[in-house]
Amino acid sequence: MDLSQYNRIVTHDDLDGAVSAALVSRIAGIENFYFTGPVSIQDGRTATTESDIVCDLPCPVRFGMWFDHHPGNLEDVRLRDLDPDDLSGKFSTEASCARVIFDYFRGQYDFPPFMAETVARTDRIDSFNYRTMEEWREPLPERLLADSIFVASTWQRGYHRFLSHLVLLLRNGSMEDALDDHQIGSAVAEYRERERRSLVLVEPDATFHQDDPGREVVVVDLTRHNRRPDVIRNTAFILHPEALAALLVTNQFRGGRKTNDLNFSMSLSFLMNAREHSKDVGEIMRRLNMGDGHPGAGAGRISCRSKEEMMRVKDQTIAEIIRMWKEF
Ligand SMILES: [Mn+2]
Repeated sequence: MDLSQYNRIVTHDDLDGAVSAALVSRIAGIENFYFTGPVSIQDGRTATTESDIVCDLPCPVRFGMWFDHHPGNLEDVRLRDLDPDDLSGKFSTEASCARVIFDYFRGQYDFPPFMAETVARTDRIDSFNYRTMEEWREPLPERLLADSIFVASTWQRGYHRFLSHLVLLLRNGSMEDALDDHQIGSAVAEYRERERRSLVLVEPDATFHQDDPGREVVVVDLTRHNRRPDVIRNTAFILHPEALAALLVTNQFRGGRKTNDLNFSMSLSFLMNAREHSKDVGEIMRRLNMGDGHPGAGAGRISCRSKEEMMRVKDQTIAEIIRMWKEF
């Protein structure tokens, strides 16, 4: 297959996106990567052309090849009156986009032996296939690499350079080899340290609402802090592994100063992947007219004029979120 007309890989800025880019880079010899999220493609903020190979993202208007596994993105393609089978590339509802690419090229290209393992690990993490907190916290290579990406995504600069570096490591060696790299290793260490500090911060402020006797939604109210608390939301589930969702409430900080504006961010526990449910966190944020999101996670903001109003609005909003949670 001649792939010489393509010169850039546009991919999702998560581990599946990085592994997808590593596979394509290996086959097409492309080392020009662009990392982005699905919303940026949908909004048309990421400009693409017919010389791009697009992975693990919605199908843009202009592209050279498109590889993906998200059913919602296939729906969008059909709504545009396109036949997915006619498109250059491949869509299949596999556990990861890396799997789609691996299967697509396997007959024509000899991947090195470590690639099968890399793709299997990517399947597991991208489908969030964990049933217990112990499984989730097990320090497997894919888990540590995902943590390193998370921490790099919070850096002021160097995130894209970090991802490009990771893609080349994953193209040339196993996930274990990538973890031996100094840059990746220090990002993993940074994640561990931030998780440890986050646990200390979350612990005293994690509670359950009086209208939630089943202790389904762990509420972490960090509004008493006068400096911006650096918290990783998922640490709430380490402290309360039975909780089905976590709701984080913080003040908005501007220029390092605390304001009376409230930020709400909520996510489902991975335990919810394993069960049938109709909970939709994004819908809660939309119905309360404070923000947006998808079923698994959402966020919103409410402006308040005074501290008194902020305290009142906070209590009301938490109570409403709990009430809506039970309605779904
Ligand atoms: Mn994916």
